[in-house]
Order: sequence, then C-alpha cells, then structure tokens
Amino acid sequence: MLRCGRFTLPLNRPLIMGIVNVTPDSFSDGGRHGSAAAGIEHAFRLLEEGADILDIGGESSRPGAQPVGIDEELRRVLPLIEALQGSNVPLSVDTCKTEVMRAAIDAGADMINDINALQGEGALEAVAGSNAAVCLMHKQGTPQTMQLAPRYGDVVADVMAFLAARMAAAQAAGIGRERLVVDPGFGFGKSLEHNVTLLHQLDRFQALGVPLLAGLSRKSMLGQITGLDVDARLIPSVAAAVIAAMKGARIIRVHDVKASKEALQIVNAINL
Ligand code: 9MG
Repeated sequence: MLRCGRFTLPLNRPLIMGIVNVTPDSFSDGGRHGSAAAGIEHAFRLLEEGADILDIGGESSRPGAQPVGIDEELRRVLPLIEALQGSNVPLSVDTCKTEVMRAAIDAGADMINDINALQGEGALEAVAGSNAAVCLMHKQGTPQTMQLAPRYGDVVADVMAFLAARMAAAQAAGIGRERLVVDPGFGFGKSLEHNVTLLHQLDRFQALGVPLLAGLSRKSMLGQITGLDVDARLIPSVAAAVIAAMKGARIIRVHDVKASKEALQIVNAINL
C-alpha cells in the first residue's frame, strides 16, 4: 500500500504513471495558454487510456535542459492540478522546487516526484507537513552536466545507499515510510552500462522495503541500444516497462499509457 494524498494505492499489480509534460517543447503549439490547455487535453487522453497516476511536470529534466523560474513552473502546473482534481486518480507533480511543492500540495497534488530526492532547502519539511507521497529519485550531477562523465564504484550498491540515506532523511523529517517511493533514476548521470546494470539488477532495490518506481520510457539508453530516434521508441519502451515490472517495479512512468497497460496485463496474468 502507498499512502498518496487523498488515495491509498494497492500495489499488488504495477501501476501506470502517465507523463504529462507542460513544457514549451512538449506540445506543438508551445503558446502560453495553449500549453496548459494542451496539457489538460493530453492528461484526459492518458486517463482514457487507463493511467493509474498522472505525473505533471513544468520543467524539463532532459540532459542539457535549462531551468525555469518558480513563477513560470507554477503557471504551467497549477492549471492542470485544478482541472484534474475531479479525475479520481492521484496527481503527482514532478518538481525539485520547494515553493512549487508547497503550492502544488495546497492545490491538491497527492504526490511529489522529486528527481532531487528532497535535497533542496525546505523540501523535506514541505512534504512532511502534508499527506502527499514522495518519489525519491537518484541522480548524479544536474540535468546540465549529468551525462558528462558519470562514475560509480558499484552502480547498484551506490544508488541503493543513496536512496537508503534519503529514506532515512525523509523519515527523520516526519515522512512515514508508507508515503515513500524510490527510483534509481535511469538516465540521470548514468552511462549505458550503468543503466543496463541497474535494469538487470532492479530486483535488488526491493530490499529497500518501499515501492519502486521505474522510468525508462523513450530514454536515450533505448536509443543507444536500438539506434531508434526518440519518437520511434514505443516498442523498446514497452519492453523495458515489462522487464521493470517483472523485476518488481510497482509504478512504471510512461509516455505511452495504452500500449504499456496492455503489455502489463500479460505480466499481471503470470505474476498471480
Ligand atoms: C521527471 N522524470 C524524468 N525521468 C524520470 C524518472 O526516470 N523517474 C522519475 N521519478 N522522474 C522522472
């Protein structure tokens, strides 16, 4: 079970987290009003396709992405949180900024997805003072620099140790274990070899004792393996989602909800 704002989520089968990016490069119109409207329309499409959770983000975390200011990020995500309140699925907000976390929670967000694992000033307290769930993700470096020269001793052990330390920090700040999710952060400061090792050994992360989230959808590691461009990575993404689910991931973060959901029905059928 995961306590997640207004919801208590059973995790007896892997849940699909649909990605809703409200960034100018994510929708063709790129306009100010258009971005929120396009984001809302996209979110409703993912709900129709069967998303169990929506992850709303107003700042790109792709390698080389430029940061956006607090006001701009809020302008992008708040309209979606408001418009999707009645949708009956948990709303996660993908942000590293404490001010955005607080405003999103006040507006009704059920989960914070922080690629910085609540290391920002005041971030632990912002989540502790709520009933929101939080995803603590590992990354090495920042989106601007992270792919330059990632280094690990033992990538699985290093990432697990980081996540265990962040779980301890979250619990010490008053965020109960039942609200925690961890994520190895595929592609965030990791070479192809690191990513492949993490996926191969993903089952080891279950030892952390909280639900595991995996995000592999359309990532460059899939392009490095297949040679396919980002828009052509549907089948590799679904394959990676299936592997992650079979290795124990309980939340799978995806762009392509319908295809992922259909594939995971097969996993669920044999994992009875
Ligand atoms: C925001 N974001 C992009 N990729 C991600 C991943 O793999 N995990 C999580 N938790 N968030 C991600």
